[in-house]
Amino acid sequence: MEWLTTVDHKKIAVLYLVAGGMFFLIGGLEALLIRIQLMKPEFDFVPAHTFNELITMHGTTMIFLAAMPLIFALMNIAVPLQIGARDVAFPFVNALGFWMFFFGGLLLNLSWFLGGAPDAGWTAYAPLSGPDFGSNGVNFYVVGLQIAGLGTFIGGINMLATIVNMRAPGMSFMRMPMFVWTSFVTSIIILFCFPAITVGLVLLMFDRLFDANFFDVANGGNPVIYQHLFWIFGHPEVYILIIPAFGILSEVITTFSSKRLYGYSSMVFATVLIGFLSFMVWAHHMFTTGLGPVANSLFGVATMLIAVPTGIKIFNWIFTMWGGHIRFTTANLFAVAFIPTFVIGGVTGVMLASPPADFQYHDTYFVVAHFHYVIVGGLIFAVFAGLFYWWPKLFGRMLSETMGKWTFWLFFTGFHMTFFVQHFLGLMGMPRRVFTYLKGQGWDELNFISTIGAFLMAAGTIVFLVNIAVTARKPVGAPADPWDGRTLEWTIPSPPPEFNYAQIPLVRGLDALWVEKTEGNKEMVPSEPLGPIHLPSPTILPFLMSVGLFIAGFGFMYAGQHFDNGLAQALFNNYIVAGIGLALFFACMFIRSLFDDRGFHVEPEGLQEKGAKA
Ligand code: HEM
Ligand SMILES: [Cu+2]
Repeated sequence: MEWLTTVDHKKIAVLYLVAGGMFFLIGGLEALLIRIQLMKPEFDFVPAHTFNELITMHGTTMIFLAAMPLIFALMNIAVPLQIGARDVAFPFVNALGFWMFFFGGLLLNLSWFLGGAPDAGWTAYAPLSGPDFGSNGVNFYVVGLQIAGLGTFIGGINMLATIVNMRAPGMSFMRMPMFVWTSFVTSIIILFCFPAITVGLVLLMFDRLFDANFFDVANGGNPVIYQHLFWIFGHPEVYILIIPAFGILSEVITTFSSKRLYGYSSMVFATVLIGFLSFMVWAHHMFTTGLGPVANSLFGVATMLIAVPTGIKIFNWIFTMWGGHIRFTTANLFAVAFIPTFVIGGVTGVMLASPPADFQYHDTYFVVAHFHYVIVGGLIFAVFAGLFYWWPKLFGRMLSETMGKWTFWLFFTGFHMTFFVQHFLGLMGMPRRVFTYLKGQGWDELNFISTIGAFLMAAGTIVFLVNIAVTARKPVGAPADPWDGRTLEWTIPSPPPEFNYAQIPLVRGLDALWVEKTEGNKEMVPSEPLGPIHLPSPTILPFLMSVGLFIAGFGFMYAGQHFDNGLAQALFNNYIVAGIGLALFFACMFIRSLFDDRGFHVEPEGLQEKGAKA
């Protein structure tokens, strides 16, 4: 119950971690099934139709239900702590964002048990996803992603408000830790790009559930519009994922090099520039749809431009390590391995940005190799780095470094085995999204190697799970500052008290804790006297609101269905179920606006001994 009603950012971080981790395992299982099917030519491990469901659900799950929530988990752990705040700006909205994501993802995954998963690819291009071709599963895609997407959207707005408003005195924008900066830029991208996919999904929903014709050529619709809407969202989306990864990397590399970040202000501007450019390049996903040479050239050049700020970042990380006192902890191993891996993904990205070359690579395994180098080799490596880095802060227990190194080497080796060879498979012409292939085309060995690599990654993940289980049994006893850190989160106990900071600290420079350390101070100077701390009360409303949307989703999806049971028929076909769900949702909203939450106060008695100064 405590977990269903919490509004504490640290607990919500744990919820995101558990739910995102669970979906990561489901997506990973789907990936293993895909790879087993492709292990040898003309294999019949899964039928063709199931294969389509698997690639659709793997891509969708990994992007929307694993990668995004894991990023949100890390933002929820670190952002309020790093800016010296007691929580996010709107704790209620934070909880609501989580529960909407969770119930949207649940709805999507229930499709496996309710007549089959979506099968139109993770991009759900119309008309393949439209009423004529898409299976019933596509309804789960359009409805589930709308609910989950709304959750992410309000989560992003909340982060934005938090970073703008809740910074400790003295923390100007140019003194914010890089991870806070990247969370800030990511939240802005979420703000601008989620509406695009929501519009795309709503139009698709109208086509499917209410007989509209937005993407139906026979009735004057245009499916290319769907592609534009999808990629206006979809391209910035990959930057939503990779920009926070850049931030994690900057934190981890500076801490474990015992140096300040090289070129901080150029890092900030590069981040902002990448965020801006991410909106200018979406049509590089559509070179082959016939936009014409002018559009293709412009989008090609714009895409290549992103390499400039990215290069600035890569060099800054290398210069940060240069001459530093480097400690290769597990977190830092993942961070350092990110650099060359991400560079490979970036180079293939520039190759793909050239329209004539893309005509060759398009829809081959070259593309699959490229985006996995960026997303797994970039984002997932960074998530591992971030988890090993912040785990002691969140749970008060250190993960085992020995097992951590096993995880790293298994995952790292497996990753390159899986995806490096796919570049060559693509160049040799193996198409993406085929469920099998004929032998004798030179693809057999490379596919086999790729499958073995996938199992190594799975083994690395299992070692990580064992590590978590073993660590959970250890007593809580991690020091406040286990890594000799530079930023504010390391000034408070691990795990932090409910209110994070007994007294909000005064920030006197970039790397606020490091500034104090170099001046010989053991702790931060407080910016306020010790007094009672006001916190919001826990509430079940965000959970119930999300349940309401979940019920409404089913109501709409099944409104046109025929049921044998007369009662079910009456309830669904007259939109009664949909109405009940929406009524629950709005009733909770109404209650929330009617009754003031007075919250409660924590008396910081006894904090004096714990180091707080009056
Ligand atoms: C968080 C990590 C991952 C993300 C975000 C991710 C994302 C994606 C996406 C978006 C697709 C495209 C699906 C499509 O073509 O419709 C895909 C396909 C695929 N992924 Fe992943 N993936 C991840 C991890 C993995 C792992 C660990 C493996 C290896 C075991 C893997 C293997 C595959 C395969 C084999 C395909 C199918 C390619 C095709 O035939 O189209 N992925 N992935
Ligand atoms: Cu793109």
